[in-house]
Amino acid sequence: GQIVKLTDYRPTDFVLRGVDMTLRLFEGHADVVTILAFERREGAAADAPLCLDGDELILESIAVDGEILPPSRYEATPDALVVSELPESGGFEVRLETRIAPEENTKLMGLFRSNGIWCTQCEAEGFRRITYFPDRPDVLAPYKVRIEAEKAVAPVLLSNGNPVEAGELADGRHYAVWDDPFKKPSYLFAVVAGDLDALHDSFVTMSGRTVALGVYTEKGRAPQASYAMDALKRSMVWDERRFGREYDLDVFNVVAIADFNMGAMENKGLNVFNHKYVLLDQDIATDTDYAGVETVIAHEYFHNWTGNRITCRDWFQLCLKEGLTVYRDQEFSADEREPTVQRIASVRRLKAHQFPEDQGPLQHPVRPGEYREINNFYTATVYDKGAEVVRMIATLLGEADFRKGMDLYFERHDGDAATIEDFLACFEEAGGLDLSQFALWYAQAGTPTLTVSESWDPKERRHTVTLRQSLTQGAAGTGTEPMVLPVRFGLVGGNGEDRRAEGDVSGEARLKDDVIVLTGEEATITFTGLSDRPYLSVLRDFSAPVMLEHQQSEAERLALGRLDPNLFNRWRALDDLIAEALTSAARRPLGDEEPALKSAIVDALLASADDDELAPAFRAQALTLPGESDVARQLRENVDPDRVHEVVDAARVAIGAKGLALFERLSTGRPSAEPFSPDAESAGRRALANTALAYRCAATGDPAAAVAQYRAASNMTDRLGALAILAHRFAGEAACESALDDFYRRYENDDLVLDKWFALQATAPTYEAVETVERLANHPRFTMRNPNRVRTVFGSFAAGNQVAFHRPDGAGYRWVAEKLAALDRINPQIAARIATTFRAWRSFEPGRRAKLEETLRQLSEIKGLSKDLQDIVDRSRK
Ligand code: B3K
Ligand code: ZN
Repeated sequence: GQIVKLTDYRPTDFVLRGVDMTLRLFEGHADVVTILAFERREGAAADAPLCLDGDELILESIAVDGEILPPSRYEATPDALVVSELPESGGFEVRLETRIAPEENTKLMGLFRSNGIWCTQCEAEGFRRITYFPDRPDVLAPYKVRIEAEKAVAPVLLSNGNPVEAGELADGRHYAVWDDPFKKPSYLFAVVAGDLDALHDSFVTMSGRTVALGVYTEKGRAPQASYAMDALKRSMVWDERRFGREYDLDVFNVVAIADFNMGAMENKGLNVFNHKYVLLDQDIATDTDYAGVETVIAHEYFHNWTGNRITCRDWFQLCLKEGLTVYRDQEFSADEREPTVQRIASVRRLKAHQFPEDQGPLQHPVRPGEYREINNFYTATVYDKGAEVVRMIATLLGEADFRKGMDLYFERHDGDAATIEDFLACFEEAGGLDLSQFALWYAQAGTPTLTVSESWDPKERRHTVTLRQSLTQGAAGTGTEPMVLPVRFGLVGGNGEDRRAEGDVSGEARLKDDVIVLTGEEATITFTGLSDRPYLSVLRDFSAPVMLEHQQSEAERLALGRLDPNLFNRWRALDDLIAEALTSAARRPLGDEEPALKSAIVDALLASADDDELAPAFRAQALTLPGESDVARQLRENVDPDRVHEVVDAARVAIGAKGLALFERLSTGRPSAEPFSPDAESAGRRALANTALAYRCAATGDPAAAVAQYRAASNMTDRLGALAILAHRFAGEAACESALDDFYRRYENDDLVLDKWFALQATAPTYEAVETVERLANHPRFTMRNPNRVRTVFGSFAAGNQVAFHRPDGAGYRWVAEKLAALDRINPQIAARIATTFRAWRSFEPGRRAKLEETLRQLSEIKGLSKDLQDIVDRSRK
């Protein structure tokens, strides 16, 4: 495949003035007529041909200004249409006809059908599967779209913008016309047609305009969209209050679809969602599902300004919309829920997904410099590290100036296809500072290490803190210059309050309120005016995405775990101690029984779990041990996943045994009669109880408490919480089997719930899970056509089952590779995404490493692999 480079960017030779499309939908095919109004760009060569993108297209006809073109004037292939001898200046109109087959579109890019519903996905390069087009994000135009279909099959016809006309046609057909006055790139185009139910509501914007809201679902499921509708209205209010952003069209529609490659898509005025992020009620969805719906609804809605009104000049600028919009949805969730708990969840996510990516062969900077397949760059680095970079800008500027910078960005770039440079310039102006060194965060890949050491001078009552940063050159080879690290900190006294102290900086850093901004390799801050030695609480709220090495004693960390007024750091003090203890225990050989956690650490953990002053959600987070893959990442090399599992599980049993009385108390006698509410506080109480139940069963080795909760559960959170314990800790036992059977019978008609049944079995930490997933893949309800189903079987097995996927005989690797090779022919995007789990091959012990390497080699040699999968496999082998 061709490599696309950021440095090769140049504007198109033709400016697009408008798009007028007609889609005629039939059983088996769709006819697409596209009229494009172009103008040769000033300064473009007079003989430059018009080059349009295509993908698996067949051209039916082409006319320019009403004249059918002779074959000598153009060249059409499935991937491109080149038209020559066009007017040397001024405007002209190109009319194109293509015929496509949505039913055969298993890649789910472009126009496809999901359970009979016609639906589109165009980001990044799907529009070119519908019509030939300059399919790149810097080509912006207003669109007018007419859809025609049989009325009985598709009574609902939706597109972007506002509805302007609708009516009847012959033969039981009808049509609707939509007009989107806001100029947009083609990746935001959408059409939906089908027999859909809807939930309707309205919203009055801050300037008093009424917007009609609709959430469309498959037949009979509209009531399950009410939480999504509620989340949408809360998002609209929040964006007005927090960022002054008002919605712009007369309608805003959301459609929930069963077969969808991603979570959702922010098409202008017509967001299309994986139905997993829309449909729920207490019987089918967990609290985590509720939080997911809230976040994704908010995220897509927020794109209306950060992504749609201001879009990206090219795909290298993807983080301009994604990192910023993730930052916005994180802030929304923090405001709607519990800020510390939200921040803990985001940091866990970053460490679990982005850190390994940034430290392995698929490493790339937040703004990549080149790509072969852009769909492989919708990554944790672009999204989550991209959000961290925006968060650092907010930290550096402070709340007021950050808002000023955002206002300036919206004002200056509304209607533009912008770049990271445009974005940064707004904050330089608003904050009166130079962000040129800061911009390295977009260019240099890798996770910096921040080393902190301190010393107390009792005579002078001086505390000296030394900060050092370093970055190793990784696969991306993008350099190791010192970055700008904002390090939020506090000096905590024995009473649990932050001390005030004067700070004197030497070296390349500056001190601004409670933030040390480290700009050089090393700096030292000397704090004076202290009466006794403080506890240094550093990198509060994870103010920079770095690996922290703080040379601090266990006693000090335990004290911070008890006292730190910054709750995030209170959590992290213990979490880091635990992670380090598990990691060093995992270095000892399989079977070694020396406890990983000292009793002081276990006691501290139990003390926070028992602290009624703390929010239950926080206590549940505190009790959640680092995952097996986190421990594996910290080991860095020679990883034996069986040993990691053994260590983490033994720690869980030990904690459960020591805190048994507490866990019994927390997991029983809950007000089960209390009516269900999905709010964060109630969810937190359920999370704490379910976490306690898991510890209790770990300690007793008895499934009875989980069986009892499974049976008595009045909501999915409690039912699935119990089932997860049975499926993972008691896999293969009668209690587990009968609960799984019961669950299947209860929910076999609901694919969303069935996904949970598939996923739990695929992640059971036993060698037999390899045979289980093979059985699941042959289950009548398994299909490679549904991305959710594929993700819950192949994806959760490969990424979430360290024991079985890494079975020492290599059976897990072979199984996944074989399935991916088959999936690649149906849906390459999903195959490529799941294949990323192979990237960690170098970190394993020699036996597994050799088998992983061999599996990757075999995959790479398969003939006719998609560009998507080939790209991931080739880069992973580097
Ligand atoms: N922008 C889409 C993702 C598109 C992925 C294309 N492979 C959803 C989102 O980030 O909001
Ligand atoms: Zn997004």
